[in-house]
Amino acid sequence: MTTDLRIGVVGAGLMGADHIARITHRISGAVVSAIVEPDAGRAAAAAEKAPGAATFSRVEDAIEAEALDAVLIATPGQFHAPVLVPALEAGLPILCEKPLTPDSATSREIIELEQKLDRPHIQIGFMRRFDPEYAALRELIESGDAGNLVMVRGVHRNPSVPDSYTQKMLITDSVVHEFDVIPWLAGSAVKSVEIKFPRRNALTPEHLREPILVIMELENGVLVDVEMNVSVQFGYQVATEAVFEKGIARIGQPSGLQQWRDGRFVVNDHMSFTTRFAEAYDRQIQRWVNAVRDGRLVDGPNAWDGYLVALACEAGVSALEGGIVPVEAAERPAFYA
Ligand code: ISE
Repeated sequence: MTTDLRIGVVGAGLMGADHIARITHRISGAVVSAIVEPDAGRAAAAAEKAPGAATFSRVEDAIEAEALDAVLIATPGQFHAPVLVPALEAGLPILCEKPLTPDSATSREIIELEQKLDRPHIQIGFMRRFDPEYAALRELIESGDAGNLVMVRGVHRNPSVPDSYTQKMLITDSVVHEFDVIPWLAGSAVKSVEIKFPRRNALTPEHLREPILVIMELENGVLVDVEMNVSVQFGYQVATEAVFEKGIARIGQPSGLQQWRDGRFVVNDHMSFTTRFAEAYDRQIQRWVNAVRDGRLVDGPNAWDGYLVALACEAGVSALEGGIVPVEAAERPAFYA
């Protein structure tokens, strides 16, 4: 492909607007040619940031108008399937923000539809896989230099969440990332999930019971615990400590300018995933654009990975009610090798 890839971005909320700015200013070989957003105000605000982009309220209209070569889906998860189906039927390459869909039954329908095509067309936006520190940790685990991996301890902290954030979303919107990245790091699937509730944070919104401690056992015996905490107020933190036979490794520590002033030691930290993972998002989108342009279509987690995560999320949602919940195992089809 010699001309720029024409991307239609579906959903112009926080993540969609962030991707529109990214594609317009930092990604090479691609332009935003269409913005699909039913909210007219949001659509107009997004279009101002993407010179030349046409706006549509339905993806079907953008496809019909031949206004795009590829689709980037950045709507909330429950609206993914109604975009994935017409995009797959039109044979378009797709970058779909996580989750693939909110439950495994609809995810299965999507992968069955995708398998009617000649090869995978959907990449899932699990951006942590493109973060340089996560990649370095994975290399260390694979190399065996520190011995076998024994345990993983993680924290996933958000300053606060919007009113629309529900109890189930602790799993399907937030822990969903750990359900993808931990098996990718450790080279082993999630076997079971258990959730413990510590004392409630008084600053947690009324309708939520959190923080939660998520305990996962992997098929290879590695134990993982993740503090999922969405009311920490002070900032956005995603950090991991990996415990090996011969050492410890940490990623996700605050970095950058350090200041000693007025009797204080200060390092700036992030307030949002959009800055914490900015480099990961840039790499993810650039690699996807390159893959679409050279015909590979996917360079990263595919829809099968999205389906496995949907199975783990189902176990996680059930574990919110108590017990150690096994994750349904599934054999990767050759199509997704
Ligand atoms: C949000 O949707 C994300 O994907 C962030 O990475 C995560 O940290 C946050 O908890 C989610 O709500």
